Amino acid sequence: MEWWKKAVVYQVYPMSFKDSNGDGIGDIGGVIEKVDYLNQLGVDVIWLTPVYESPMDDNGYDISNYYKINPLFGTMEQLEELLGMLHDRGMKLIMDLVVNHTSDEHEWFRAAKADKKSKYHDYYIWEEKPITGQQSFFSGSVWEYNAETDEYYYHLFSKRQPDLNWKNPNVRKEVYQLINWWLDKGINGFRMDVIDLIGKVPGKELMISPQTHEYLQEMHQNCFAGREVFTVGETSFATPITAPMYSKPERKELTMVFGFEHLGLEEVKGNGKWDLKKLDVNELKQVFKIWQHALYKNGWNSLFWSNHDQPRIVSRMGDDGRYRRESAKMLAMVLHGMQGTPYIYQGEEIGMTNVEFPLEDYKDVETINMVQEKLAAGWSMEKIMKGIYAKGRDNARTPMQWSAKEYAGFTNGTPWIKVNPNYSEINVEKELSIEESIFSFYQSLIQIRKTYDIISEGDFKLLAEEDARIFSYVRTWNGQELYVVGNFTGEEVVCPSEISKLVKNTDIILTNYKETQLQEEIVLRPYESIMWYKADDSME
Ligand code: ISL
Ligand code: CA
Repeated sequence: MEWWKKAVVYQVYPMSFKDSNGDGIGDIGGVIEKVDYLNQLGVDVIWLTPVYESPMDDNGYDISNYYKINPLFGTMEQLEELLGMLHDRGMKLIMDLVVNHTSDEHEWFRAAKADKKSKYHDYYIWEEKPITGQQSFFSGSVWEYNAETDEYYYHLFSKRQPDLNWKNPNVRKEVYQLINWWLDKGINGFRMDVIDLIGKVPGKELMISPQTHEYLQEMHQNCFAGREVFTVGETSFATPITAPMYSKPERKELTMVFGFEHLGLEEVKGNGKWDLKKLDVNELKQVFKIWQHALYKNGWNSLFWSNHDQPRIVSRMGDDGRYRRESAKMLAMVLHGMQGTPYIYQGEEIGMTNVEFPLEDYKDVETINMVQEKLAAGWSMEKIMKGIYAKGRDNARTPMQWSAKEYAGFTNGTPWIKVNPNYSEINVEKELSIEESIFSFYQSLIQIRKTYDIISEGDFKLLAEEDARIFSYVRTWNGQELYVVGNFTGEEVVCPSEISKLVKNTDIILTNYKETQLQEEIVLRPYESIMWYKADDSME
């Protein structure tokens, strides 16, 4: 079995992880300080979000030099030191590849915008005038006027992130060259930012096209063939139909992709992420069922609730008040029991929660830009703030909470963004000091994945499909069975007989309540989650 089918990835957003030099900004030195903490959790791969040179318009997803480390984050020597420390512990490092666009301060764009005849001009997408009314993900038109050459350039994200023109073979050659440069340094792969968008057709407002796959196969030939490389594509537009096309080994594209369908259910369809709608848990279960079936023996899945763009899952789908620990653990078990490679986002392993700041304390360009757009669309400030509290990306970007010390032990300077006020209650030091911590629950889930092949190999069948209070499924493989049940509510729920019958003569391997209940009828306490296992009969 390929190593990554039992691996767990931990995502570090360095700016908010740990500051080692007192400037209030997390950095590579801070990650180095915490390598043993990550090793103690038991994760196998660290995904480091961008640390390349950048003006930080989009916190590093606007790269101005792919071959240099942003001094804000530290030095190339520190990056190499981190790589060596991870390798010494049998861990791997994947970096963030952001090649759908560059920063407007990249030398290619500076040359392109200055002179139409520059050889870099066609590295980007130019039109005499806006040829569509398409809106960018960060509000406003995708077409930005450039006075020096009296034309418009295309940008799907902020106007300081001009899209690269992937039709240009010179662009592709440059990208393959930088990929190989980093692989030659010994990094173990990449998370690829919005990689499905490299096949876009601006004139038709198409976000993807079959060309995306052609480019990825060309990239594989030029960079990954013959190497042991772990790649995960961020494919916001992937579906259960297209996801296998990215990850089936014979396609020679990527190891896996991130699908986002399960995180797009609490919004009014077509109105974007800010227009909130209550989650329908049965809808959530169906989405996971479809993705588990679509990729079974047909490519590979990723499993995640959180990342640096998503709100904190315990606030989003659990209870970040009375049942914070129980619900954080339930959400973790329901996710980690499925087939795929799990991703843990920094702070998820200690149940960090969303924040509610005054508007002026938010930093994210996506949030700041949406306020004007929504005001112009007639939204009240109250509706705008509710959207920001629920879905703003800064929910995931407040400093990692290490201790109850000032600024949660993140920095001894002034943090670039406010710390969540609950850091004195919710922090690593506290979690490591208690028995039933969320941290130790994640350690157990990671070890269970390594111990029970059924989790990586088994099929998937949803149980209690119609009961929206419960998320439950059974995995089967080689005569073995593994059952997971999660009470998605803060109420007591009698476990459906369909499930309690099935789990009768099995063994409980993990629960999120201390005392387990063995009476005839299983009554699930608030957010209770239980994992049962049954070896195949021959082993009895
Ligand atoms: O953030 C989102 C919704 O709130 C997503 O649409 C997100 O913008 C999209 O998935 C692309 O995300 C990636 O590319 C962006 C960058 O801002 C994100 O941080 C990165 O994860 C542009 O590089
Ligand atoms: Ca720093």
